[in-house]
Amino acid sequence: MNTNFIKACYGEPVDQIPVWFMRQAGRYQPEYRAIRKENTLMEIVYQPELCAHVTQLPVEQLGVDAAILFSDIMTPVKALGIDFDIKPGFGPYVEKPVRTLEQIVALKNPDFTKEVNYVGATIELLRTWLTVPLIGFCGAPYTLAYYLVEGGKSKSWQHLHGMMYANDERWHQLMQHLAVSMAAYLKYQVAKGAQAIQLFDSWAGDLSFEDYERFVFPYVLHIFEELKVVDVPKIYFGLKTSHLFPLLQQYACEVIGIDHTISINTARATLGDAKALQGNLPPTALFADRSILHAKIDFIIDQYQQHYNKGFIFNLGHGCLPEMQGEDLKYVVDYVHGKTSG
Ligand code: 1CP
Repeated sequence: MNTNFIKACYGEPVDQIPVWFMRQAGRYQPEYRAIRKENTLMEIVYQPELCAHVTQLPVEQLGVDAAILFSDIMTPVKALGIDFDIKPGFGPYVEKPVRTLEQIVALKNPDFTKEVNYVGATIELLRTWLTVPLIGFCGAPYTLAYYLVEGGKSKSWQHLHGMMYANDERWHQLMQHLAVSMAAYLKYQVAKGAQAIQLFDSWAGDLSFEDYERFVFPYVLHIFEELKVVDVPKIYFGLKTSHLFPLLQQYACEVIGIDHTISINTARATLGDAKALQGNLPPTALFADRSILHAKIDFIIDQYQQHYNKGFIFNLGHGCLPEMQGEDLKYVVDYVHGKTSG
């Protein structure tokens, strides 16, 4: 078992910098596209053998140091009583967006052991196949609420922020419900064998410090407090979160995932060394010439080596893009490993 990823999360010495990529299973893979022709995204999730296969594919092809369960942040939402679809080329779609207090108080408190038993079955299967740690995940309350309240990707954020700024019972109840249920969902994944967990709060970085502190922070704090009882490393990730670091630092998590809008040095200057960092190659660097790609990777690794030399996981600043080539992603893995081993 290759445990460099887990060691890096805890700030322990590693043989080489561990690497994995957000969205490492996905449309850049011809094998994934072929499977998607025959199955919707959720149909993959509902079939443990197939889902485990899709999870494992990038591990074999790229040589990454961790697997991430193939799923979506919407997977646990059906168990709350919300119908959704994932539309190709668009993403999550909720036909009846959650906007009234009536809808919010009607949300269920699911027993995830029963409601998403296929997730547990996939995790159990993967633990018998994998030689790298398996990361479980879920969406953080704010990022989930974005899809539930807007109904899908939105440019105006009018309904979500309308509810948030109204600061009435609806916001508190919805965020509290999502916090409690996502903590339970993550505990379920760990009980089934997930060896680390990541909380995706992709869109939270768009909020000001004050709005995040007031409307989002207490709920994420709650999730990590709840998860103190599970002995696996925990990662919080969002885009453009550097202005929020003084708050993120307070979470009971081992790792902060950062995007490519901030350097490792600047992140360390604010965050100190109490947490490991994960990131942050710009995904678009994968489309550049090798010399440029080298320079971008060297920039990250040099900072890691000069100033800290532990507690770092190499990743992209955001997810893999469909236009990427598997061979280029593998090249990045080999380059990072080669540069940092021994
Ligand atoms: O087959 C397809 O339809 C391709 C697109 C796709 C994929 C591969 C979607 C629709 N979801 C997924 C799987 C997925 N989603 C994973 C897989 C595990 C892995 O990393 O290999 C993960 C971790 C997610 C998490 C997720 N879903 C996030 C958080 C991470 C991030 O990228 O910011 C978000 C915001 C979603 C919503 C979502 N699902 C799908 C899309 C296209 C979107 C984004 C829509 C938008 O832009 O608002």
